Amino acid sequence: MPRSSAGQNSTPPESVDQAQTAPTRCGYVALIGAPNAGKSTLLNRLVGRKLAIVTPKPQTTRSRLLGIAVEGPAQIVYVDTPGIFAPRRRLDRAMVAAAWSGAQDADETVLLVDAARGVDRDTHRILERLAERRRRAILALNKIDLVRRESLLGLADALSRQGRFDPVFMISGRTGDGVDDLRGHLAAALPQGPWLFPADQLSDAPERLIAAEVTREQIFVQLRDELPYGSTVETERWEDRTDGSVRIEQVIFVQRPSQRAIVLGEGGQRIKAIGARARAELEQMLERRVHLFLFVKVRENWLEDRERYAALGLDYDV
Ligand SMILES: Nc1nc2c(ncn2[C@@H]2O[C@H](COP(=O)(O)OP(=O)(O)OP(=O)(O)O)[C@@H](O)[C@H]2O)c(=O)[nH]1
Ligand SMILES: [Mg+2]
Repeated sequence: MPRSSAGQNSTPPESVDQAQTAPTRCGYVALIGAPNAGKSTLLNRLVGRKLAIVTPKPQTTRSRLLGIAVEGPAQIVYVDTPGIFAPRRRLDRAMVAAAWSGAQDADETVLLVDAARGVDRDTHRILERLAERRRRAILALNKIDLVRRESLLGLADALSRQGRFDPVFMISGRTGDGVDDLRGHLAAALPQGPWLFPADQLSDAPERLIAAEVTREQIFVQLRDELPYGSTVETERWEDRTDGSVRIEQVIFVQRPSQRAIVLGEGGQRIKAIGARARAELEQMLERRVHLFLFVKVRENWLEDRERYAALGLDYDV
């Protein structure tokens, strides 16, 4: 409908839909940072739905995940990335490579820094690498609900001396404080152009992968020591049933029989608890009944299996 008609009939000017008349914008916004900085929490808040798993342990996210949101005339494609740290294992290298490639392809990069933690060694390395590549980034000091305002200003100052940040936001992914400002800035900063995804698409991740992530989240939350890092989860079967429910079979790969015993727990109690929590979460996400079946397999060398990387959407050869 041409805009001029608004003034000629009784429609008040406030009702003119700006979203329809302003040129559309679209682009990728990478969220990068040290492990545990709060990238996945922020992605979920920006999209308004839980897409990425979140745990108190570092190195939770293993591969890139898109979260797509519409803000007025802009479609913002957020890229959640694994934390960037000094890699040791093949999996670590693949994770860090996925994070940097996420940043490389993005129109805007947001560097998240845990304000309570300050500039740790991992963040320091990220700053160096951004400087080497002469990459501009938006700085988001996160977790401001945990720190006093005075210490924030000092940290923002110190970081601004080390990198090319424009501008700086102070946010809390957990409470949402400051997130609207960041979102508004990003929507305006993206290039003009057509939307890349259908208006109602939220992510690029297949449901099978998200379902495996939900179980992995429980492994991170419920198990300690090397288990979160020595295991991986894959959805092997997905069956939509005629009664509207879904039957999902997943395999948890571990490296040793002793790890299998821990995942199962005494009398199978642990795996039952992992399955119960994952199932409840899945039912909420999928809005349907879920029958979840978990199997634990010992695969000593899964960290060197090409197939496991493919399942995670990671490059094996990095
Ligand atoms: N207090 C507080 N905690 C937060 C905030 N954002 C995230 N967290 C917590 O920080 C921890 C890590 O959050 P994640 O979102 O998983 O962090 P991440 O950067 O995605 O971590 P990796 O995927 O391991 O790199 C979780 O316990 C979150 O609940 C925040 O704004 N305030
Ligand atoms: Mg994460």
